Amino acid sequence: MIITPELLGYFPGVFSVDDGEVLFAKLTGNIAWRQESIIIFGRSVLTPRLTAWYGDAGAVYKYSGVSFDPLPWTDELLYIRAKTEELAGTTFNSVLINLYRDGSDSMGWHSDDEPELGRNPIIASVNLGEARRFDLRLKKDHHVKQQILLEGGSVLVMKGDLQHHWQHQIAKSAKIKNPRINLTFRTIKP
Ligand SMILES: O=C(O)CCC(=O)C(=O)O
Ligand SMILES: [Mn+2]
Repeated sequence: MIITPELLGYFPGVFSVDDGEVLFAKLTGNIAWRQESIIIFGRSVLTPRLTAWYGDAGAVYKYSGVSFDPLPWTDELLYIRAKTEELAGTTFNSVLINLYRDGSDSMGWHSDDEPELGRNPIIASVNLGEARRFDLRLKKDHHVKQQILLEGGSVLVMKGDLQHHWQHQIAKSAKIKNPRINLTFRTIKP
């Protein structure tokens, strides 16, 4: 099984270098960053990154045993959302934002397959700051892997049954010294 453009689209340079720098600085300062505790295998652990959840009132997100109520949209987030909606050809009512402070921050293997995202969700993932490697592996055969370098200013659109068959991760990397912000725009079903 391979990943086709119907499942995954990579769009570099959606945000210019200047735009990316301004947005990165504003988001670093204005977003209500938190380091959440999540439940993994029955134990409470701190996520190895900072996160925040923004969106329409009522777009409540449950992740690893924790419910997140959205904070209201900021001007920067609405600006970024408009660009991603145009690119993805759909609308989004919420965004999960991750701040990877350096290469020791990461996100483990998972699929974005929470029930509130519905079947075959369209998810637009915006990248600002340092480039990080995005790994994908087939759920039924973990040896089948694909990698994409997610550069600052790029957008990755995930759709179709990608989340059904594939998992993804951002692995730790000792070489990475600079921060990266990733925003995954989603639609939470009522
Ligand atoms: O940081 C990334 O590129 C991935 C983020 C992600 O997978 C998620 O927020 O579900
Ligand atoms: Mn994900």
